[in-house]
Amino acid sequence: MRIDILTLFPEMFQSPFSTSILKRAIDRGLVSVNLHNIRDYTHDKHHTVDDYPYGGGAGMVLKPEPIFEAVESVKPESGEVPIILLSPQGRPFSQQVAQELSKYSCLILICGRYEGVDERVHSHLVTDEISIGDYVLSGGELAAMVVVEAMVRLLPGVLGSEASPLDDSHVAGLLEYPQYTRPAVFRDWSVPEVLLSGNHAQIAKWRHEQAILRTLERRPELLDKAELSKEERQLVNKLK
Ligand code: JD8
Repeated sequence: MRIDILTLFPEMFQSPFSTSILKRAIDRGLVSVNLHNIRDYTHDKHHTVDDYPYGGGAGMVLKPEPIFEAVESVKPESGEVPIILLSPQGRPFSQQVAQELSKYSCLILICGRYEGVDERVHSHLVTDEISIGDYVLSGGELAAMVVVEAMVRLLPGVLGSEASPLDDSHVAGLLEYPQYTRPAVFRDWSVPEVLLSGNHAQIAKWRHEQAILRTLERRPELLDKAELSKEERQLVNKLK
């Protein structure tokens, strides 16, 4: 998968992209991430990327020309290439959206700043608009990193053989069960007996019940969508 990211702050991506799973995926050639500074696509002496909003108001708006030129210069000649703008007005990002995007061989992500980008970028350039949640960020960069990380771990070969992205909680539609490691007793707090029992069927059953219980307590709305068996539904209704 090839990902092109257009931003005014390419330095922001250094640390997350040179660490852990993402770094390994890049090093192994499973994904290439190409950062492009929008400022490099200006032609005036001052490399102007923003301007005052028509109609007045606070702050600055990103001009359309450098963004159009940047996209046109990085976009491959053929193939379906989503041009995605990170924006508070986008469709909500989710595990399902990450799965959908991970199927493309090429993607372009555009990160805005200031008061946002000229509306003609939204209406005549972008093919998809994504928001990572209902809170205010200062620009699209952190959102782009979230989208890239969630997508890349779904690519074949990125996770080791032990971990499967299909086991992840939001794929199953439930929250994760509690995890413990050594010591078996820490400050008087013991690890649940069943986990020390060596009975793998019992452990699997306990973990699954814990996942359902937690989801019911913390994110009950997830249970409406979760794919549960008849027995699991009965357990949920009993606990309710
Ligand atoms: C892109 C500029 C800041 C947006 C004034 C301060 C995504 N989930 C999300 N929250 N916020 C963003 C986001 C914020 C952005 C830009 C994404 C570009 N800003 C502006 C308009 C109002 N603020 C986001 N994805």
